[in-house]
Amino acid sequence: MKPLNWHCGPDHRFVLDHPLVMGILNVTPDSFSDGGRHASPRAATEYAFSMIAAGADIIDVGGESTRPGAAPVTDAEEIARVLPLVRELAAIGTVPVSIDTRHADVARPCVEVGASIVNDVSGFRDPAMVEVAAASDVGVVVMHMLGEPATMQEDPVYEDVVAEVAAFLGERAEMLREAGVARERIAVDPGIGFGKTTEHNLELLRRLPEIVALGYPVLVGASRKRFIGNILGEDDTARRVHGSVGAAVYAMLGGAHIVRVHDVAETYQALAVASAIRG
Ligand code: HH2
Repeated sequence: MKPLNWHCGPDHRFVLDHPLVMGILNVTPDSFSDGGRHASPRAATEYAFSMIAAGADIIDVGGESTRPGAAPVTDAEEIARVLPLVRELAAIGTVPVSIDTRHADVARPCVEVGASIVNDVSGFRDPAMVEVAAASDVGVVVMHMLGEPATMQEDPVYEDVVAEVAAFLGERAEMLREAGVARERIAVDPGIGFGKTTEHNLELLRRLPEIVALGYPVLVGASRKRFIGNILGEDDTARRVHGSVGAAVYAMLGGAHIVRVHDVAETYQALAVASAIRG
């Protein structure tokens, strides 16, 4: 079968015949795993370089934590956190820069300064976000989230989580295409941990081929998340690395094309070996 392509702006075209690693760079005080870690712009840039050296294919910059209970951030504050970094990394141009935001007024200037991907955890619910995508040539990540970050973990209920998530992603992708976003630009993401219990997350990973069957590149972000802590009885997110690598390899074998991770070196190695064995 021919590999899928993913077009991310004028300069980046991925042929998805091997798994891509998206390295996470949160410039927030309160992200659940790396919050407060990259306090100065210089520290953040250096960390991005270290992820690229370790095998990252994409850097995903985020300025708003979406963990339950995170403090709200104004667009101005989010822009102040992410824009200088996006501009600098995009100008260097080694790998595409993704902007992880739900807000059109943040996504728009980031695209203007060279972001190649818009990663929206709310699945392009806001028509203004659809406009930003349609008016540009960037890649988009459409993620499934049940409800809103503040309340999404309060007893999420599905009849069939995989069928419902797949239907949502298929509909959102179709809506983006009707708005003028080319098929080759769209990737989908089941949204591990976004309005899902541990059992829902496991079911989504187990039945990932049903999401892959939609025919779009599939991104999975399981890194260091609570369900891994629950399986391992591990509260410390820094001690969930090996469990996260296990989830990334499982996702790849289920057909994921891109994994979004905190631990690039560890994940890159595991995926390179698993991918070589798969052939
Ligand atoms: N998960 C988080 C943030 N953005 N984007 C996609 N496409 N998929 C994900 O699973 C995903 C995401 C949450 O993780 P993190 O950025 O580490 O934490 P926080 O939201 O606290 O900043």
